[in-house]
Amino acid sequence: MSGRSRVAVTRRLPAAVEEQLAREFDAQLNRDDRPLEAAGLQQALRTADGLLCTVTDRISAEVLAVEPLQARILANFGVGFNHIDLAAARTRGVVVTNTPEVLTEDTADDAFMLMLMVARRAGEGERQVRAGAWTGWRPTHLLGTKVSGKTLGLVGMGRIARAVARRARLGFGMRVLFHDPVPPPPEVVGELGATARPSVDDVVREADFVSLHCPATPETRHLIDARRLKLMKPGAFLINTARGDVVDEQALVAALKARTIAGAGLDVYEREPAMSPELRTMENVVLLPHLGSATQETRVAMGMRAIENLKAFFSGAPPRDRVA
Ligand code: 8YV
Repeated sequence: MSGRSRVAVTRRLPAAVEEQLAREFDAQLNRDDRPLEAAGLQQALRTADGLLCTVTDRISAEVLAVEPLQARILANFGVGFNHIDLAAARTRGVVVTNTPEVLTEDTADDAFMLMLMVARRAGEGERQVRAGAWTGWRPTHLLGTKVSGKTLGLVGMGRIARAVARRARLGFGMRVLFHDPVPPPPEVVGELGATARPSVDDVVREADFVSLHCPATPETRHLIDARRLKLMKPGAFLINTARGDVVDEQALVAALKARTIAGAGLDVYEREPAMSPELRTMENVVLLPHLGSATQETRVAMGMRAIENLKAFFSGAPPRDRVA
C-alpha cells in the first residue's frame, strides 16, 4: 500500500508485535530470524523509512555511511543502545529511540536470579541432579552463601538499579550501597533506604554482591577491571545484567581462578554469544544467555513501545523515547 511508512524489522518478534507492525506499516519482517550483517543493514537503510533493530545489529558509522540513506529513524528494541553509533546517527540526521521502563522489573528479577543462583550454588546443584550424581541429602552438601541481610553494592542507580534496591531492602533485608555520577534526588535515595558512596571503588570494596547497572559507554568500558576486582572482598560475587563491555572479561577470569572473588553471575558478555571458554568450566559462575528482558509480557511491551516511537516519528510528533 503506498503512503504507508516502510519499516524494516531486523529480527523475529513476538507474534502480537509483528501483527501490529503489519497493521501500522509496510513492514518488512525477518521471517528467518537470521541477524543482518553490515550489508543487510545497509540494504535496509537504503530501502526502508525506518528500522526496528535490536542488540544484535551493529549500526556503526560505516554502516550509516550508506548512500542513498532512506531511513530516518532507528527504533531500537531494548533500552541499551551501545550497538548504535549515536554520533554518526546524529550526523546523518537519523533519529534513535529505545524502550525504557517496560523492561525494568524483569531485568531487576534477572539480577536477583543470578545473585541467588550463584550464591546458593543453584547451577551446580541442578547439574548434579541432571547428571544423576545426587546421592541424597546431607548436612554438608553444596553449602552456599547467605544472601539475606548482606550488603549489596550497585554500580549506577538508574531505573533498573532502583528496582534491584527495592527487592534487596524489602525482600531480603539487605543493606544497599551505590555509586552513580548522577545520583537520584535525595528523596528517592531516602525512599529506597540506600546509601551513596563517593566512588565505584568504595562500593566494590564494601559489598558482598556487586551488581552492575550502568550503560556501556567509552567511560564505563572495563569499569570493572583487575584493580577493582582486587578491591572486592574474597567472599564477594559480581553480577552483570548491564553490558559485557563494563567488565574486563579476561581480568574476571583471572580473578575467579585466583579466588580473588567468590563467584560471578553473568547475563551479558563482551563478545556475545562468544565468551572466554574458561568461564564455562568454572562451577562458581552462573552463565545466562542475555535473558534480562526475556519474558513474553515484556518482549511484547518492548515491541509495542518501539511501534509507539515509530508511529510518533512518522506522524511528525516527537517520539517519546528519543536518545539521539
Ligand atoms: C534486550 C537489553 O533483550 O534492553 C536491553 O538493553 O539488553 C535486553 O533487554 C536486547 O537489548 C534486545 O535488543
